[in-house]
Amino acid sequence: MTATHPDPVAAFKEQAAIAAAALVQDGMAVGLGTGSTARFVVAELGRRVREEGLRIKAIPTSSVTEKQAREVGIPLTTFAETPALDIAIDGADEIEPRTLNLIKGLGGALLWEKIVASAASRFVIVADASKYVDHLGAHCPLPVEVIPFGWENAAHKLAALGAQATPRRQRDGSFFLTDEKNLILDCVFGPIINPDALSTALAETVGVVEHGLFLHMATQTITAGPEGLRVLE
Ligand code: ABF
Repeated sequence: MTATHPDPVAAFKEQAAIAAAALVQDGMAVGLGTGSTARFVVAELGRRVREEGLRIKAIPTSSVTEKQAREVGIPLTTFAETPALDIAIDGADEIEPRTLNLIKGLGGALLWEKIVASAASRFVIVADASKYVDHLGAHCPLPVEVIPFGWENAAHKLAALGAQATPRRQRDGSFFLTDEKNLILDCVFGPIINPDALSTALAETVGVVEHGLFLHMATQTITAGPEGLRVLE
C-alpha cells in the first residue's frame, strides 16, 4: 500500500503510518493511537484485517479511535482480557530526535495514550518530519490533564513551575473534557531544557492526573518528509 493522499503533509503522515502498520504481525495485541497520523495507521490495519485476514486485537487510546477501529473492522479487546500489548503505534506533537522524548496530548487523549504505551512492549511513534524539535516545548504547549475540582489551584502551581497554564476549551467556550471527564491545561513553558526534572515536578503537583511528556517511552519513531522515510531507534 503506498500513500495516496493529495495533501503533501497528510501524504507524509500516511507514508509513515503505512510503514508502522507493517510492523504488526498476526496474533498481536495492538495499541491504537489518536490523532490524524494514527488515523492512517488504524485505516491501514483495518485494510489488512479485511483484505489480508490479519488477526489482531486492539485497545484504542480514545473514544474517537474506538469508533474508527469498529468502522474499519479491527477486533477490540480490553485490559481485563489483554493486560499486555505487543506494540502500540501513536502520533506525537513534538519529537526530540536525540532522545526520542516526546510531547503528546494536543489531541486531548494523553492519559489513555500513556496508559496504552506503558502496557506495550514496543511503542512506535508515527509523524510527519515537521514534528522534530531541538528541545521539547519549542513549538507546542505541554498538555497537562487535571481533575476539574480545584483546577485553578493546579494552574497556579503550574505557573510557579514556569508555565502559562490555560484550560482547553471547546468552540462554544465550554471546557474540553477528556474521555475521563478531566480538564486539559495547555501549559506554555517554552523550550524545556530538563524534561525529566519537569516530569517529576508535574507528577508531584496535586491535582495533576498526567502530563504530555512521554520520556524514555518510545522505542522507535517513523517519520516521513521531503527527505523520505526516516526511522530512529
Ligand atoms: C496524538 O496525536 C496526540 O498525543 C498527539 O497530540 C496527536 C498528534 O496528532 P497528529 O498526528 O494529528 O499530528 O497521538
